Amino acid sequence: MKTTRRQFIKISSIGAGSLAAVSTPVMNLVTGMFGDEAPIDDTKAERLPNYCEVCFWNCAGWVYKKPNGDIWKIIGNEDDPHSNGRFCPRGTGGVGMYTDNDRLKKPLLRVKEEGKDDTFKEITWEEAYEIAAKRFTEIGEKYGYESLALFKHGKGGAHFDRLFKAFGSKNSAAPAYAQCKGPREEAFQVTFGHALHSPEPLDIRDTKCLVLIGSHLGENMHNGQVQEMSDAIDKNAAVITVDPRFSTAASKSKFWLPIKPSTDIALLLAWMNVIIEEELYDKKYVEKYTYGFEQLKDHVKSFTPEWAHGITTLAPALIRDAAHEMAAAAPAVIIHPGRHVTWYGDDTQRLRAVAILNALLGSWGRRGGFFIPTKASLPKYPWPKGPKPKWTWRDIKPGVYPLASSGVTNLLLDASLPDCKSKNKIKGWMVAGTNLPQSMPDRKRTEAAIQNIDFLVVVDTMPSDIVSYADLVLPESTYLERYDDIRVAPHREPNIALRVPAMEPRFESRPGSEIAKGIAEKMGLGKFFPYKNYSEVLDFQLQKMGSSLDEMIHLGVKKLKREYDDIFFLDDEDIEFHTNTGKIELYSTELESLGFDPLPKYTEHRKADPYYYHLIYGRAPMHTFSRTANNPLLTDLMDENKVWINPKVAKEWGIVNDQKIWLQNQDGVISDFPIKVRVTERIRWDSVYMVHGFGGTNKKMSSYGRGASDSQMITNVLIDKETGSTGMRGNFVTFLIDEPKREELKS
Ligand SMILES: Nc1nc2c(c(=O)[nH]1)N[C@H]1C(S)=C(S)[C@@H](COP(=O)(O)OP(=O)(O)OC[C@H]3O[C@@H](n4cnc5c(=O)[nH]c(N)nc54)[C@H](O)[C@@H]3O)O[C@H]1N2
Ligand SMILES: Nc1nc2c(c(=O)[nH]1)N[C@H]1C(S)=C(S)[C@@H](COP(=O)(O)OP(=O)(O)OC[C@H]3O[C@@H](n4cnc5c(=O)[nH]c(N)nc54)[C@H](O)[C@@H]3O)O[C@H]1N2
Ligand code: SF4
Ligand SMILES: [Mo]
Repeated sequence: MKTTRRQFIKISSIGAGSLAAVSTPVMNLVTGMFGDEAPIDDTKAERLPNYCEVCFWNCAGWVYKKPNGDIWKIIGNEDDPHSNGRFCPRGTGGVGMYTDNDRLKKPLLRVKEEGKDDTFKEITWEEAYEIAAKRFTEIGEKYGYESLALFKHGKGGAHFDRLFKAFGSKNSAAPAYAQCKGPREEAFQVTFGHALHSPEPLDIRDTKCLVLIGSHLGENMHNGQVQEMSDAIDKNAAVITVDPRFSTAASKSKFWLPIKPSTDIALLLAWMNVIIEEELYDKKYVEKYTYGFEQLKDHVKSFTPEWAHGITTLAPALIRDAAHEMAAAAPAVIIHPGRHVTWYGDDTQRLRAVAILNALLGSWGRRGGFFIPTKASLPKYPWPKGPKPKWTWRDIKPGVYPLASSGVTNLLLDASLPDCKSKNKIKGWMVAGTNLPQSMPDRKRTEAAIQNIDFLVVVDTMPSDIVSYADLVLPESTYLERYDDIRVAPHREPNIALRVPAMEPRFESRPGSEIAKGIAEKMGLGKFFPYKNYSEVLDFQLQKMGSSLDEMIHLGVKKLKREYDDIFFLDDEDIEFHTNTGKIELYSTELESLGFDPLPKYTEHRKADPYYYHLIYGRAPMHTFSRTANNPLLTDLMDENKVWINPKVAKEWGIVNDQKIWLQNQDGVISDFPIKVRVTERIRWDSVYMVHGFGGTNKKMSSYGRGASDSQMITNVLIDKETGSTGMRGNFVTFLIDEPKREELKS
């Protein structure tokens, strides 16, 4: 058997983190029991501002402390438009990110001994900085600093971006683009001349009709949106949900359209057909603001609800009724753009169809529709400029994915593989706050890339899956123990929020701002990090805008003045959109000039083989991807995922509730771990559903092997031609009732 150069480290002799060593107050937090401690007076307790990092909605809140200095609770900041003073269960449970005793404790170095499994050895921070600096410099000198890539997610990523800029690499990417909202951003950009960003500029609270295509608000707990959806429902707004699964949102909906997976573009075209043929579109708005109506009208002529019925399995009357509901509410209607949209590889085109439908109903720039996004920015800190890179991720495969406006993770991965044909190759990775084996599809490819690079350094708070592959592991402090950049968001009113440490770093973890600076100094790049403590950078920016760190520590959140000529809602003004024609492009001249379809088309996707089911996945309200799978407060609420199976299918297989089964996908990949079954009418018979983020593979985590990983089953990756994003829903699974004999299967 060929042994790989970089063995997966399954066991290690260090960092036992015995529970006996845990202090009582921390145990109290872990178990949620406050015992007989005296009640704390809210008004007297010390509180420090922070914004949440349990997901990327980044709600601003207060971290309250007990008289003995421990964390008491985290609650929302009343002045924060992302949370309106209320946190979701995950944000409240963020304390568990701090108290988790499985956390990384010290820097670790991979050591190899002849004939033995690789292990990690604890080293000092000085040694860690030296090793990182030495390996980066070696790779930089030999192949050029551009051959170092940064994979990152979350606010802390900025510190490492700065390190990369200092030595001259712009090869930085986050799965929050090409595995998440990339196609949506570009589809809205080419249609309206504006991308959506986060939080999306949706006026949900005033809408009369909210159409959710996949987006599963309520399980997707993006706080402000869930609150606004609930307000809108209280005001009798109609919700229309299109989902093969009876989601929480579907249960609150006037119409549920249980669509056949992968056929949404057909439904969207049929809706356009009804709205145009029955003249239900906003004529004045379409005439004044849009380009290409006649071409669109011709294009959708034949796409009737009867045509779509054969594709989507939805009854034509249901398709028509839903269209009438939207038109009656227009312009206070939102066809929700979704967020995780990398589904079937024609995602830019599907999101174009969503954008066009919104334009026909006149919802862009209208109350109850989309508000026109403003800009919000901070005074610049005078960071020195680094050397200009000779190439970037765009030059790996020149000309591909012309619409991609942000680093494409999978391109960096391609450039790390042995079969990479490009002259521009990646030789070393830094991974900060992203769990690539869970967030990238096709795990074998990620592993092959890791095997082929010379050096992998992982900055994480937990011994996540990715940590097992690292050469060097750097334990970062959690968001509750560090300063990071000021959160700046446009929202309805532009605003800023501050993060300051509420606690000293636990164990020997360090803030990212210190880690990046530590490595830079060892590389002779100290001048790029001209601060002793990151708070100096924040204070500089705040002073420039007439505030200060002290003031913001008391406020937490501050509203900014709306700059320049932004319009909040359109009211018949003459405005020019940032598109080629200056209009909302129903017919996209930009896509046409790049050789793509200027109007969205339906293409048929692969069908399931007998006894295989569409694998679909989503969120649970109390978890965020894999980042919370080990959080002791949140695993109390849910500690594994289950696979949802329709009763008809379960009966056929003789499968019952809570039975443990294994999944096998269309390419023969078998789940590492078994998963319990949930038999439910809430899923179509041709599909199964599971929550993403479970089935972790690192034995250092208490959550090891709980549930199964959807990512492991995703080996068929459908690339979106326009943006390079990875469509992940073209996969199918079947069931293995008995534990598979893996060795036999391999041969
Ligand atoms: N609790 C919680 N909330 C989160 C997150 C989290 O991790 N936890 N993550 C946040 C992030 S980063 C993102 S990007 C968002 C993602 O959240 P969304 O953007 O809402 O994600 P979707 O992929 O649209 O939603 C998954 C839904 O799509 C349905 N679905 C599957 N296939 C199809 C199909 O072919 N057609 C249709 N119409 N529906 C289909 C599934 O049944 C499921 O209900 O959630 C955010 N909110
Ligand atoms: N199969 C499948 N793949 C998906 C998705 C899916 O639903 N299914 N969703 C996609 C979407 S929408 C997104 S946005 C991406 C998200 O992809 P990721 O960003 O990779 O998601 P997380 O699971 O949050 O990974 C976070 C990692 O960061 C670590 N971490 C948490 N806090 C900190 C911190 O403060 N500092 C550091 N250094 N590390 C920290 C965690 O321990 C974990 O290892 O995944 C995408 N990939
Ligand atoms: S939505 Fe919840 S997890 Fe996400 S930032 Fe807000 S409070 Fe935190
Ligand atoms: Mo995402």
